[in-house]
Amino acid sequence: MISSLSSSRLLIAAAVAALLSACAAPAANTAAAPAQPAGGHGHAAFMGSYDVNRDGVVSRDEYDTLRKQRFAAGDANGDGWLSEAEYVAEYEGRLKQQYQSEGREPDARYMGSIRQAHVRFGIIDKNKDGRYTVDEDMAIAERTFKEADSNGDGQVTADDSKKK
Ligand SMILES: [Ca+2]
Ligand SMILES: [Ca+2]
Ligand SMILES: [Ca+2]
Repeated sequence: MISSLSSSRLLIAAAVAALLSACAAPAANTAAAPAQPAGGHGHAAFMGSYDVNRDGVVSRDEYDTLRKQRFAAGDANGDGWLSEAEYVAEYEGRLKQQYQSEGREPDARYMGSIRQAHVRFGIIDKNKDGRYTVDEDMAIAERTFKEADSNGDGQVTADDSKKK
């Protein structure tokens, strides 16, 4: 009697243990962010765009380095600032790459994004002199990073996705 009771308890214990370990098993990570989004808002877009080494953390260094690289790449004539044409061309280059990597042809949305880039230039060129300068870029970098770093620990991680 006693032995059969304890063995059924053992069975239950084993079943519970199996259940627990099944729950504890890591879920397959299928919700990956787009590989290299050219733009967009929100946490996933920020991580996709700036987490260069894909370790789930965007450090301030990593972020600033990439922004400076983009700025330098965009400054086609090397005069130290971006004209509207340079700014939009740099953005379009990345957008084109994103479309190509997804096997898509430029569509209405693509054209809309380019139009938006022109509008954006008018906003980020804060003093409206037609030149987007390093100072203007760094001011926006500062603001954008702080917005993304919602818990204020100086780096952007999954913790910051629980917004506001
Ligand atoms: Ca990183
Ligand atoms: Ca330039
Ligand atoms: Ca300016």
